[in-house]
Order: sequence, then structure tokens, then C-alpha cells
Amino acid sequence: MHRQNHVSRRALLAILGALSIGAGCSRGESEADSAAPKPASGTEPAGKKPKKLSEIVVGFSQTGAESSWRIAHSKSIQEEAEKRGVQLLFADGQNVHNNQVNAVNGFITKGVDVIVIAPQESVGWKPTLKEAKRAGIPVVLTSRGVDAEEDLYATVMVADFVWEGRQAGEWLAKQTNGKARIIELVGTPAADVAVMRKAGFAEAIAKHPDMKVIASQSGDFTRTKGKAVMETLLSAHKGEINAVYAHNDDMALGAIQAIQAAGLKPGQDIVVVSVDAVKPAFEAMVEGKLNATVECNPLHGPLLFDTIEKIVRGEAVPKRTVVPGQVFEREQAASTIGSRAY
Ligand code: GZL
Repeated sequence: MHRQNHVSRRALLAILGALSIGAGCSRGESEADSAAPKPASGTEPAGKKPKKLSEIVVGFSQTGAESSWRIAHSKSIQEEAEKRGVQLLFADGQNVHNNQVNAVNGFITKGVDVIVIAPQESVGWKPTLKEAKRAGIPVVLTSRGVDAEEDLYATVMVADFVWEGRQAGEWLAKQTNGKARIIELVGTPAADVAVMRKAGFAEAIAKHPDMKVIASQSGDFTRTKGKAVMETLLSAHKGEINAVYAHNDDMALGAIQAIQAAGLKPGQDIVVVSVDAVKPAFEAMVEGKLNATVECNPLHGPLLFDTIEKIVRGEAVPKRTVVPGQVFEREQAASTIGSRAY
């Protein structure tokens, strides 16, 4: 009996509510071009001389190192800080929400110039963000959003996660002629990215009565848990399943290992579609084991520090920037793998 993955109703309502504030971003275009920029809150230096990047300290609270995507995300930000002479205090949250809250409170006490957060979970940030605002320290969100009023952070830099889930669902509908019995491997349930990739996928397959998610469980964005969950679900539903939708490549790669261990052919007996488009996913597509992946670019470093530069100068920045992506299928993997930057 599989445990239906339970994204708590409160978290779901909170995240989707917060989204209604920042929603409406179209799939790929950066709102930097379209939204009328508003001055980022808490960033107008009160009489302070605007600082140069080489003079500032940035506190960065990262989720952890749960996936290839996250490792590329950290690398991009650390390398860009180095390149621009920014002093970056890097706090690895080890994928525990409270570790991140403690790290950010430490940054506030230290009096850093800017705080960057990649939140493990989207709820539970309001008190800390209010403290940062009271201290006049602007907060930049990257890779995930939070359930908080917009005036509590300067800007959020994410992909359109609903679009990503929708693309995966539409691709699967085409690939299976609308007949699929699906295992869904959910990311971290309390993260907006998981809630939205789930919502987008559900919206796409709802148009096809013969596409059913027969089990949905969290693999927490990791390869190890993705494999373990897939082993359990395969033994509970073997013979019923013809498709896997994983919220990220790392869980998909774990599921592929489990499918092989069960004597089935991933990519053939069971079609596998995921999100991120990291290099190991391209390698799996070249081997024919992964069928498609929706790109979610983790290389936020350059745009992040361009944005921070504007914030410390007291210039307006868009409240939300959407990083575009595209769908990659295994048929094109061999010709594109060489040009992948992460
Ligand atoms: C997406 C990011 C997600 C990735 C996962 O912006 O938050 O978290 O898709 C990562 O690989 O763990």
C-alpha cells in the first residue's frame, strides 16, 4: 500500500496563495523585460553611500546538495561571487529548514549587506524575513519562492515550475497516445517547486481520461530516495506501470536503477520523463533509459549578482524573474550533450 504523498493542505494553500501574488509569468520570458520595476523593499540605503560589489558581504543560505542541479546552482553562485570580488558567506542547510532559518538569523546579526536564500521549504519564513527587513537587509530568493508578502523580499529568481510540469504531462500524453498508468516521484513536498510541478502535470494529463497517476510519493529530489520509492512502488504495482514522471532528474535516475533491477527496460517497458536537464540525464538519454527531460537552468550566478549590484545601488529590480527552459528528448541527446553547461 503506497502512502499517497501528502502535501499538507496548509502548505499547498499557502504556496498557491503566494503564487497568486507573483503569478502570471509566462513560460519563458523574463519579467525583467515586462514588469514595471518597483524599487526593491528595504534596499534604499538610508543616506548610505551605494556600495560596489567588491565592498559588500553576501550571506547565502543554500538548501544543501541534494541533486546535480543544486550542486551546479551552488557552483554558479560561488564562482560568480569570486569573479566579482564579492565576499560570500555560504551556509549549507543540509536540506533542513531550521538550519537555514538559523543561518539567515546569523547573517542578520552579523549585519551582512544582502541575504540570498534558496529555501528548502516555502513556508515558515515570515518572522525571519521581517527581521531582515527591520535590519534594512534586502533578501533575494533563488531557485524557489516562499509563502510571504512580496514586500518581505527584494526579488525571486525561479523557473516557471507549473509550465515545466505541464510540458512533462503534454510530452507524456503524446508519447503514450494518452494511455499511461503513471508513477509520480514528487520533490520535497513543502517546496513550492514540487507543488507547482505536480499541479502543472496534473493539469496537462487531466485532458486525457486514460492517463492516471496510480501512485505519487516523495523522493525528496534525491537519487537514493527516488530509487527506494520506485522499488517499493514497482513491487506494489508491477505490470501496471508504463510511465514515470519524476520532479527532477536525480529521482528519475534512481527510478531507472530500480526499473532495471526489477528486470524491466527503462525507456522502453516504462517511459521516464523528468525535469532539470542535467548532464547525467543527457547521459541516460543517450543510453536510451530516460525518454525526455524539461530544462530548468541552475546557472543563476551572473543574473543574481547583476541584480544584487542594482539593489545595493538602490536601483529598482523586478519582483520576479523567470529563467526560461525547453524540453529535450532522447533522440536529440547525442547531438546536444556536448554543449551542455551543467
Ligand atoms: C528548481 C530547484 C529544484 C531542482 C531540483 O529551481 O529548486 O531543487 O529541480 C533541486 O533538482 O533539488
